[in-house]
Amino acid sequence: MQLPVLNNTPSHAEHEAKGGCEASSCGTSENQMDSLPDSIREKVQNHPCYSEDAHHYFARMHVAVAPACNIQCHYCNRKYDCSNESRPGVVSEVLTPDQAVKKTMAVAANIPQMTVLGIAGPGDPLANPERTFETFRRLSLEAPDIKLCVSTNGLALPESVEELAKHNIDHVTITINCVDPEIGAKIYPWIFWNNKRIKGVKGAKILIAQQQKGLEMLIAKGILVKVNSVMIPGVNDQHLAEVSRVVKAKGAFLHNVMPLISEPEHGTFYGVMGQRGPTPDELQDLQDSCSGDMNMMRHCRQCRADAVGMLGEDRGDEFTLDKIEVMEIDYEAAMEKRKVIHLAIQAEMDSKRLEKAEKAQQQKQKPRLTTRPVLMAVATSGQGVINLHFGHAKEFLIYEASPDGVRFISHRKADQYCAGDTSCGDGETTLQVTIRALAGCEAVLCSKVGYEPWEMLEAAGIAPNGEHAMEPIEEAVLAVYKEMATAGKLDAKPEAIRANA
Ligand code: CLF
Ligand code: SF4
Repeated sequence: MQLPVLNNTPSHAEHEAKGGCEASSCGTSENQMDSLPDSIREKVQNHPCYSEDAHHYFARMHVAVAPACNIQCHYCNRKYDCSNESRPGVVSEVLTPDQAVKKTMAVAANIPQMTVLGIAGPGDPLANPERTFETFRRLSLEAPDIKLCVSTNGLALPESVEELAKHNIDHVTITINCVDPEIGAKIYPWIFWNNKRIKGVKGAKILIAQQQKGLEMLIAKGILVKVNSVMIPGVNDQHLAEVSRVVKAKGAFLHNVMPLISEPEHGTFYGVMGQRGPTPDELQDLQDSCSGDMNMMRHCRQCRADAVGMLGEDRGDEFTLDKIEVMEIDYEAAMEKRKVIHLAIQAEMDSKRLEKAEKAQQQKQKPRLTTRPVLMAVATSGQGVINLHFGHAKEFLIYEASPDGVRFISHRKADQYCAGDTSCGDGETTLQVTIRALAGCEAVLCSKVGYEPWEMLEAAGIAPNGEHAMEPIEEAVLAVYKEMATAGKLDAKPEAIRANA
């Protein structure tokens, strides 16, 4: 069966570009997937956040029903989205539960690949329990084929666990930035607890205790827990490996270390105070050091609290309240169609997984290369293949090829070179900004690339490559790596790349 083409429409005008990434250890990798018990595999195999593989095929959506919050984070300014699960960006519309249900049904009918409905802000979902649980209650009845997911700071988690379990919520994300209250006091100026504002170390201590208790209670209920942490250089960067160790020991399934977003224009405390976020290398080093302890997620896109579509895209504009109002939805028919499409996607994923395992096995029998690792950027609009023009890419997936194989490392945001905006201020063109975002990469794989970017990429030491259009990403990356090895390009790192990185 022909799978539907995923629509990577331009994101919302307010969508701001931020970095991110993923590897074969990102989310649940294929080998790990094979070793999971059936009950857990069923929960993660079509969840785009919990399975790196699934994020090439399945979409998620958020409904912004939760405006209030019960804590203050130094990286948040609540005129923006919740940074628990998103990058700062204005939520277009705060919804009532009724509007949220209508929007979810409309999206599910029009984007059959949407498998997960999350509530992730713009405040804290569990600080808005009536609105959050009313939405979940209705969706579990009216759209039972959609997985329900929630993201919280954890302060109100212990008292919410029963209710979460009641609505079949299988996936909960807790943002845990520290397990040490001294560090917590540098991140959280206050919490609102028992009708009082509690500041500093005392407040952080309560928050940490509630997060840990909530985590233990969820695990005891058999609910999958992902832990998100915001990496804040000089504040908790040295501490997050310990966080990873602690949450893994308690049974968390996945750890997602995300870079701090602190642009001054967002008006957050950190932004105004000049607290910087991590560089891509710092983030990758930390993710690699935590990965010895547990599964790491590297494909997080720090979504808006009202994001709709594949990770990295935002189709929210297609589903505004006025547009939904006039849509005619036959949800029963849509459910049937969704079922067929999900089965087809699943079959395609399974066959690719088998094929990949066979190739990996064959690869093991060949003499091992002794060449150095190389980073490559890939332009894709989904389905795990190279299918995007360089100039149409709004983000590039970054892969590392090495004698150990190919692994997903991260994604990097880019402005669309072909979108017509050729100047980004500061005298830099969009193309120059994109090429700067690809620093450290030695090749870019896309379906096509124009003459001008071709020349500029080459000048920056990044080899443009349009020869692997429609090929599976990892195979293409490996093929290019081997070509580089055969051409003797992997003996020493080229000067242009060294300078660029
Ligand atoms: Fe949303 Fe979060 Fe559920 Fe995913 S997002 S509530 S687990 S359905 Fe996913 Fe977005 Fe990263 Fe969150 S990419 S910000 S991890
Ligand atoms: Fe903002 Fe979320 Fe922190 Fe609340 S928990 S202050 S909404 S980032």
